[in-house]
Amino acid sequence: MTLLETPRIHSAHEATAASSAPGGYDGRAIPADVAAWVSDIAELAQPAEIHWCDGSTRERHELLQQLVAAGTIEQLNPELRPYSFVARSHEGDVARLESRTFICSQDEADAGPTNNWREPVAMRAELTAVFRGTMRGRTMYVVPFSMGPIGSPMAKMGVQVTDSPYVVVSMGTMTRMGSAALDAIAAGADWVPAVHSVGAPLAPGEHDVAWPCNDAKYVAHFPETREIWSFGSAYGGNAILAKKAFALRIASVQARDEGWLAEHMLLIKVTAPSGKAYHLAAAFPSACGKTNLAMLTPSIPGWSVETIGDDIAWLRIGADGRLRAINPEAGFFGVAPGTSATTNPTAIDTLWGNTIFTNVATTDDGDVWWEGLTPTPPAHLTDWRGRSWTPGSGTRAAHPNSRFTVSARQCPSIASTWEDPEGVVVDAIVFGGRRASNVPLVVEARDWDHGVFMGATIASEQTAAAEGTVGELRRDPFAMLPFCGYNMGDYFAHWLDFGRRLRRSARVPRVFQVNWFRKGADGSFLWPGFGDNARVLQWMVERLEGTASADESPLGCVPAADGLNLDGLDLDDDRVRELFAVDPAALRVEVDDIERFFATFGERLPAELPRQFELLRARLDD
Ligand code: TSX
Ligand code: MN
Repeated sequence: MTLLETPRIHSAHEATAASSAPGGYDGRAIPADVAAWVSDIAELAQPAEIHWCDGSTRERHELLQQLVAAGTIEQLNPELRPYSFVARSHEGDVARLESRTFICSQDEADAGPTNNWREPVAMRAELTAVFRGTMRGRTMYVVPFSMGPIGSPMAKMGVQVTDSPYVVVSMGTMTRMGSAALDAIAAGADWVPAVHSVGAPLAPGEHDVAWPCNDAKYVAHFPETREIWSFGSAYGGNAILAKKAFALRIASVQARDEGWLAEHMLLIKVTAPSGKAYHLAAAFPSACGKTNLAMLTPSIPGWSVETIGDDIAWLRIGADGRLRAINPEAGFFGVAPGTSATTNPTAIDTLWGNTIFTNVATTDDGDVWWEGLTPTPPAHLTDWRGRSWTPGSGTRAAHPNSRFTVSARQCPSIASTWEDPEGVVVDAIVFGGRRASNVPLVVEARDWDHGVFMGATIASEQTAAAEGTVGELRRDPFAMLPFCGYNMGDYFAHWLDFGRRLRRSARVPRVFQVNWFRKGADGSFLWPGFGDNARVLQWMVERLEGTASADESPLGCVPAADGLNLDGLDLDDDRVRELFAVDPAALRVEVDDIERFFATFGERLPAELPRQFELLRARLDD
C-alpha cells in the first residue's frame, strides 16, 4: 500500500519527540511492537499526523482547546462549573450499538448465542476495507493506557489509536493514560491493541463537522488475538475502548483463560457502626442505579458507604486465598438523567468541575441541566441537540442516555483504598435487576452454586442505555449479556469452577440478590430505595457476621420478620409482606422462561444450572 501523505509523528513535547520518532517520544523509548503496530495502522488509515499521547495536563488542555475550536465541545460557565464542557453528539450517535457489536472467534460456538458472531478472516477483510484511508486529513492519536493502577499485579495494559480528540480526553479521564502506561509496556507488560476511527476522513480543505461519525458502525472484538476494532461512532461505550470493549469483553476472555473474573460490577466498602468494614461487589444491568448505589449515602445512623468503583470490577483469588477485586477504571462515565441532590448527592458533589458532559441540556447562564436534576426545569434551556427548549415542549431537554465523564479522584466518597494495587477483599457478591414483580427486595443464596444461578437468571426491564424497547423484560445474566466476550454457557461454567477454587482456598463470599424496584398491586414502588438501601446492606453485613436471622423461602434466605432494620421508615406490614412475597404460580412461569433461555446455550450450559432450576421447582411445589 502506498501512503498518500506521510504521517508526521510528534507529541506534546514536539522538539524531543520529533527528533526521536518513531523510536521514542518525550525522551522515552517506544516499544518496538507498539511502534510497528502503530505504523501498520497508519499505513492503512492514512492519518495526516500521528500524536503520541503522554497523558499530561498540558496535553489535555490543548486537546480541550482544540475541541472547543472545532465546535465538538463548548465550555460551561467557569464560575458555575469550573473547567467543564458540554459535547453535543450527532443525533444518530447517542448510545452503545449492540446490533453492531461483534465477537469474531474462529468458531461461532465460542461467541455463543448471546453475541453477534462474525468469522474473523471475513471480518478482518471487511474492516480493512472500511478502515482504508479512514483517518485522511485527521490526526491519529496513540493512547497508551492501563486498566488498574499502574504496577498492580491485577492491572492490564492497552494501546488505543483513535482519530477523535474527544475520545482521547475521555480515555484520559477513564484510564491511567499516557507515558507511564507506555513505560509499563516497554518494561514488558502485555498490551491489547484497540483501533478506533470515527470513519469521517477529510478531503484537503474540507471543513470538519462538530461531531464526525459514520452511519456504518462496527465494534468488533477478536477474542483469540485480543484485538478491538471500532468504527463509525465516537460515543462512550463504542469508542472509549478501554471500558466495555477491553475491561469487559476482551478481559472476560483473558479472565477465563487465566482463572479470574472480569465483571460488570460496582465495588463498595461498607462500614458498620462497630467500625468493621466489608466490601461488596454488585452486578446490575445498565442504568439500574449502579452509580447511585456505588455512591450511597446511608439513611441509617452509624453506617457509611465508600466508593471503589461504579461499573467494572476485576476479581481474583489472592495469594491469601481470599477473593480480591480492583476497579480497573479511573473515572465515572455515568448516566446524567435522574442524578440529583436527592438521588445521588455524592455524584452531584463529584461533578462540581473538571467534567465533560455529553448530550445534556444547558442553561442560559452556561450550566448543565437534565431531567431529574431539579423537580422543575428552568424556564428556558438549550436542549441536547442545541435547540431552544422550554418546559412543556413535549421533548426531553437532555438525551435519556446523556452522560458525565469525571475523574474518580473527585468523588468525595471515594475510599482511600480505591487504588490499592492488591485490591480489596470481597466479602459478598450482589446481583440485582429492575423487576416490578416476582423478585423480593433481598434474598441470600443458599451457597455459591445457587448464587451462580441467581447471577445467571438476572433480568431487567429495559432502559435507554442501549437500543431496544423500553419496558421490555430482558434476561441479562450477570448483567454481562452485552459484555461477555465468549459463550455465556462457558462463562457460567467458569463461575462454577471459580467457586470450586474458592472453596479449596480460604473463604467463599456470600451471594445475594436484590430488587429495589418491586411494585405493589397499586403500581407504586414498595421500597423507598436510595439511601434506605443501606438497610439491606446492613442485613447483608449482619448475615456475614452471623447475627441476622433469616427465613428459608423457595428462592433462598430472606430476612426474618424483625431481621431488616426498618426503624424510622413509615412502611406498613402489608407492604413489607408484598416486598418479600413469593408467588409460586408466577415463579413457575418464570422458571419455564428461564429454562427456555438456558436451552439457547445447548450443550455449553453446565449441568449445575438445570439442576438449580429443578431444585427451585421442587421448593416451589413444597
Ligand atoms: O438508583 C436507584 N436506586 C439505587 C440507589 C442507591 N433508583 C433510580 C434508578 C434509575 C437509575 C431507584 N429508583 C431506586 C434505587 O434504590 N429505587 C427506585 C424506585 C423509586 C423511585 C422513586 C421513589 C421511590 C422508589 N420515590 C419516592 O418514594 C418518593
Ligand atoms: Mn455499565
